[in-house]
Amino acid sequence: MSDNNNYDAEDIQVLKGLEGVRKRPAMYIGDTGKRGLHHLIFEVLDNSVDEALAGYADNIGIIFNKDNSIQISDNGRGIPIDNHPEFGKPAVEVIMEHLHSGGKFDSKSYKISGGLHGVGLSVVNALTEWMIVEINRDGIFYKQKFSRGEKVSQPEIIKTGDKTTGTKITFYPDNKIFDFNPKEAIFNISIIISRIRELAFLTPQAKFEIYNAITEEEEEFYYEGGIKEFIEYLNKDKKPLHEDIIYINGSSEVDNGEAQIEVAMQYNQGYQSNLLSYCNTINTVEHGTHTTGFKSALTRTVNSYIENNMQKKYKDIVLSGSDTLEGLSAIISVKHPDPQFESQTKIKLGNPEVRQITSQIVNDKLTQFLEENPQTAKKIILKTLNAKKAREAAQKARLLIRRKSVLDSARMPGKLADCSSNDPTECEIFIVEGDSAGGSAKQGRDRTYQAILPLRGKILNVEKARLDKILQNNEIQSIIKALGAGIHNVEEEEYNIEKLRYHRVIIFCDADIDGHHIETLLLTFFFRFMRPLIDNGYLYMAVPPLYELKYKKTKLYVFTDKEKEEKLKELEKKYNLKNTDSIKVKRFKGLGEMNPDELYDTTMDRKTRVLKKIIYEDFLENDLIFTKLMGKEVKSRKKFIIQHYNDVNMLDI
Ligand code: 0RA
Repeated sequence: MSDNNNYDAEDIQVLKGLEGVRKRPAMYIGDTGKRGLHHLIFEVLDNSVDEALAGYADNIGIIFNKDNSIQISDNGRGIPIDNHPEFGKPAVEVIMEHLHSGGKFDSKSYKISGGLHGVGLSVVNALTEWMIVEINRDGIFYKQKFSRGEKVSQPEIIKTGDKTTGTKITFYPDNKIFDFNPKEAIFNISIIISRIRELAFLTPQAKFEIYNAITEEEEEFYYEGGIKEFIEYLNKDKKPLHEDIIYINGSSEVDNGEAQIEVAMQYNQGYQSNLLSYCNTINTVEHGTHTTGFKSALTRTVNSYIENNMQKKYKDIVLSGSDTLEGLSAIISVKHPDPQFESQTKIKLGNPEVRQITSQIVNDKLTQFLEENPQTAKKIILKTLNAKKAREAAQKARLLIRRKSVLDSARMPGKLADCSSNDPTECEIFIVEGDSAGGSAKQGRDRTYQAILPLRGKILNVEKARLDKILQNNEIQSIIKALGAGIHNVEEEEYNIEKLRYHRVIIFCDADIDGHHIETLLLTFFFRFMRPLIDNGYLYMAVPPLYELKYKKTKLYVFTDKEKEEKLKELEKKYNLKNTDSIKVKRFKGLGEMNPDELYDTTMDRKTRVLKKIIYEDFLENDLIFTKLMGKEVKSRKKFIIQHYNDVNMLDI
């Protein structure tokens, strides 16, 4: 066979590879909805970030174009453009057109580390309607266009003699693959910006410049202080326990290179712990060996500090892991040449050697920090001792609750009007603000599958209370009991989603400020203690209508002022009216004022009601939002109340 034939054979293989990506995109990028679209951006971005982490780039640009295409550029080395000996074409074409296993290029000199999800640029290329690559390298400007995985032009090559280097990639997602309306914004820019901010904290080497051509807004993220600044950001609405942020770093040799460990931490006066861990800028949501190493070193160090430096009366105290975590915000960031992830989704770090390395570094450097900063050390020790006391109190409270069988689904709270069906998939529970609305809902409901739990007044703010108080709160106890699946985020407690008694948990509050407040208190509770409920898509909010429009026999419910105007116009047209004066408009004031039938027809009837499904895309932002929300700052609380309506999906169910 001639060389030429060989090349053809390889080419066919290549096409098969990227065809596979187009046939089963979800296998490579998770899904073909918004998340998948975002994935394309993050994949390209991660290649630029790798250049910055390796010390070759210090500027990364992201442009959201008006036509919904995206441009990502960096001033790194530029993708190699020289002829690839094996394939007989420019290396950039090989990188764009060939599927590389795990994102690693076969030949060492062309190694691209796996990006966020390690699928590589070729996967992005395969899923785009078009992709333009521009490279400055070796004194040459190189530009080439690709479409759906293949080049559609020969490269344009201009000799510039320039020393500047870099890569610019512009692409537009393929509408044949992704579910989007090309006439609307197809990316959620705030989610992307939030990831870029996170990348900027983890990549202090680079400045990230964002330009949104639609709004003409510019934003820049550059954090020379790296994860130390990240902690400042996370704690900005929390009251710190000590001023100085503890920063620890170190490295150790591993196979194929060096592992670097960085930790930044600061205690605040709250009770939640907020631990974020990363490996090669990937947020390891399920943590792994780096976090295990950190936690064990933290407990060990604090315990030895007590033993070696505290007064006699403290010496016998032994803190447990959770005591040293209370009120702690910490970031653990590992850079590893050969990361192993335990799950498919790449969110749990598995490298066994990392546990020992992290634990050793944290142990040595934290001990040193505490010895050099006795004032801060004292504050931290007292905080952890208090946590131990509270834990013991909570344990007692929990035992008491168990005896009263609060967490036992056999005994339901007295206020609950349960439904008759036992099939959770068809059952729903309305958590209703106030007794009067609760009464109407009880009378109006379809009792075969709709249960009602009225709440009396405000529930406890779980952001500001300790566990023992939270578990003793009546309203919270009723919710836990009625749902039957327990709580998580509490030692020894498992959330048991199989035991959940309703697959629609519907928060049902008035559309006024008080109602929104209760709504947010409930959301905070669910976010902190029943997160699997949200993860599984079981949490909803009812949307009572604002107005009823009536003309002769036609009756309509509308949910916004804008909708009211639209519907009035429609009715006017339909009935050939001179104006809209003869259409009766009734404004609903609150749930409590609706009679049972009205309440059912407008808000509870599966055929006509509107529910909002509660989702969250971004843990980091949510954590910040909830902290802010339930802290003292009323201004930001109001802001969230408005904002979060944009974050929930409107579903007609
Ligand atoms: C392969 C090899 C080298 C760099 C890159 C790829 C590279 C890829 C991207 C994607 C976006 N920006 C990028 N910058 C660089 C290194 C080749 C060398 O040794 O010079």
